[in-house]
Amino acid sequence: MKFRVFPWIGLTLLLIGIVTLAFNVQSVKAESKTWTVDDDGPADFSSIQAAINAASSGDTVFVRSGIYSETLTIAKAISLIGENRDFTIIDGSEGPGSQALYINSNGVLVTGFTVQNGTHSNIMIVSDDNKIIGNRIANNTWMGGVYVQYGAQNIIQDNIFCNNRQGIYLYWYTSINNLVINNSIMNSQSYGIEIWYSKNNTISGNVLKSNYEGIRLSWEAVNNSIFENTLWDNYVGVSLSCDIGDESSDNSFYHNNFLDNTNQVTSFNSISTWDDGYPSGGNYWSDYTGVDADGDGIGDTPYIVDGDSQDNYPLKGMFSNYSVSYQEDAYDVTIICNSTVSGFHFNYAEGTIDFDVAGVDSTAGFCRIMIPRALIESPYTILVDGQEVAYTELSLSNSALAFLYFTYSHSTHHVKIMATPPPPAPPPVGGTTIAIESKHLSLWIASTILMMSLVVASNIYLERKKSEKE
Ligand SMILES: [Ca+2]
Ligand SMILES: [Ca+2]
Repeated sequence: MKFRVFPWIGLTLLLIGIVTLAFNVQSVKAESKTWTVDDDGPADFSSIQAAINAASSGDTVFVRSGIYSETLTIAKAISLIGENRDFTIIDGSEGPGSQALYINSNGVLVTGFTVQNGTHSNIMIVSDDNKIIGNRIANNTWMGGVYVQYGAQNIIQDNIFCNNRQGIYLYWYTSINNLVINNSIMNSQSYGIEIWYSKNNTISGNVLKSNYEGIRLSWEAVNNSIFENTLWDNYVGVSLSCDIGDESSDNSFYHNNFLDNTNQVTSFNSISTWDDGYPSGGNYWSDYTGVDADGDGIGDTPYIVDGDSQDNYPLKGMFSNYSVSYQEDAYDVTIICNSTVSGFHFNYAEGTIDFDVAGVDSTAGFCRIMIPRALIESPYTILVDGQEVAYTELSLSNSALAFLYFTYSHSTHHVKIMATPPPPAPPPVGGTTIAIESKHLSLWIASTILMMSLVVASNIYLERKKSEKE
């Protein structure tokens, strides 16, 4: 017995130690705080930088609407959140040669601001894993709206860039694996997006309109993926330029819409790919003149990008991608269509896809739509303005994805796609139920008549008996 006491004491002490340690760890990990800033109302601070200085990593600095003429440095992993994108304004014009916002910590979020007039750049990032989401970034005349130097895995998403010398500038070797998605970039004096000596970046879902050059890749900008962007009305849509030995090669371009750029692409000393193979396809080029005789939405002859490069599978209509989340999974529905597509909607309850198509009256319209079968099961019914239309299920369909191709004559139409309803159930086998009911009814009538007759008969009998007694 005596010897067994010691292990129990040891175990108890160990448990007490673990519990104490757990409590200590808990108390060391401070609660994250939210600091408020307002230029003209009650708040923790009236200056954003003062709040950033007071904050610890993990804290939030919430900035109410106002104009803040400051040049900010963020050196800790905080969330900087503006009350309203258009009315919470960081103006860097008073900092000569500096950034409106300089981020040198990893893990910073900046959202909900207008950032403008930075004299070096509006937002400069020299670190990793930061998120610049949902801001308006304007009027930078030097290094860029967002300038990433030696920064990796940064996400630049859902921002509006206007009137910058360049919208987004990814610069130098270690600017890798950055994600530039779903931004609108307009009226840049030089480039909408410039990638310089940087690799493995993803540029997707952006609209680049009326810039001098939409996307520029130069000086060993390699292995970047550029897809599902719209390049519209730029002087040059995409430029690839470099000296021999510093080629910007092995970049992939597909499912982009090149619309009426004065020069769609200029490319020097660069070999990149301009399609994603068949049946995925290449890009839409507004000046492509080839035909699609076999009706798969892809032109039957290549588009010559320049002397070195060609798009082997140019799309016959603009490419659009709609993300649908359904039963906790995300699915892409993609459309190649020579009409303007709007109002895309997946109805979860009914399992239908709806959208509108518009084009110049009486011209021929077509859509090639890729539908994940998990969203809608085949066979399909396609209605255009409520009328069923014929479609082709293309041979490139597989067990997960259906590719449907259908045509119509243009004006504005409503398209609905749904699973073909099962044929109506046959009517119930003739008359059995009714026969049984009729039989019951007859029995009821017969028994009622019998009962009434008995009552009448007994009454007559009683009346007679009564009159006999009298
Ligand atoms: Ca205010
Ligand atoms: Ca074809």
